[in-house]
Amino acid sequence: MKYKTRFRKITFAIVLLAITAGLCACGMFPEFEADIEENPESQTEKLIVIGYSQLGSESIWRTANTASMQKAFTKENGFFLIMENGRQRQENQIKSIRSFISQRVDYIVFSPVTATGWDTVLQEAKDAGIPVIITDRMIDVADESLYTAWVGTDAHAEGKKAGQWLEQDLKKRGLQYEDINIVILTGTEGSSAADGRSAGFKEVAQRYDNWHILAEGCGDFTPAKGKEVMKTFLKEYSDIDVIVSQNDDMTFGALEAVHEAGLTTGIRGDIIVISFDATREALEMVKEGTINVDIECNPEQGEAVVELIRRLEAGEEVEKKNPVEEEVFSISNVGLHMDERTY
Ligand code: GYE
Repeated sequence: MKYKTRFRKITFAIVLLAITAGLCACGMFPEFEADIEENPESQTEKLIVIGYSQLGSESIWRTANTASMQKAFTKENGFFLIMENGRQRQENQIKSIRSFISQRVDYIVFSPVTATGWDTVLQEAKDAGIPVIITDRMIDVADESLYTAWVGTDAHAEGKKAGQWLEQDLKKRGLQYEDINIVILTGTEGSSAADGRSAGFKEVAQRYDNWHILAEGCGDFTPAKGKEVMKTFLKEYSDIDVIVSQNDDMTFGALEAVHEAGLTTGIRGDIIVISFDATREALEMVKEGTINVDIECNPEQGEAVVELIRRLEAGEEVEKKNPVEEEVFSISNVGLHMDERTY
């Protein structure tokens, strides 16, 4: 295993040097040429090559997640990053993973757009002896040995926190015995982020006969689709009490639809809004009272992945599942956290 990794690094170094020499000979990449000439060995041989497939660029959260990975996988940190964007399609991600295998990268890191359908390609990575680290969302495979570890967010726990917050909020306002009509804007179909949040929320909802989930509609984690789905809900139902929107981007779209329909939201509004992610823009709305609560989903996972790889390189055992820390933000605590929020 060790030998294989070293062999791959050296092969990669030779290929990279050959390509660079070719490009520099043609007059491209002049700055890079200078680096290589100064110290060819240190520029390439020591770097750990990461093939990283990001699932898309659908949300503010995703942009922050990509930035966190890029910030962590730098040459200064000892990495050579090959990054590809799956554009929200599993087939694109599978193609990228296959190309990482044929490039004989040291590690494959990927954020899976959907949970199922990875068994074959991950078996190919395993056969090639390339460790796989899953980030952000989770996969659903029969054989857990197909990936080395996961660093990500616990969507089921997030959904449950949303339900528990509603439970408490209704109690506080003495509304716990009222009929509560709920609509859910779900994220990408078949993603662990959407399915986990739905299941977690419903785990709480099913305890209450007076909570009625009127409808669920997929907004694919984007503002445009969030708005579209919310419009159809508003046409169909005149008595919505709660919107559970599985990310902030869809919430922004949904809020537009609600406001255009002449309704208000938030702590003094007609409709309670529960959102997920806790991006800066959404936290501003929690602060001003338009969104009632935002369940944090932490995109800053790059450092944790780097740490995990360092431990694997040192031959240490690592935990298989590594959820990142996450909070719940409502008007009562949001002020304390605004300053540290960069995305
Ligand atoms: O909540 C959403 C994004 O997978 C946890 O994907 C992530 C989700 C996040 O597009 O905004």
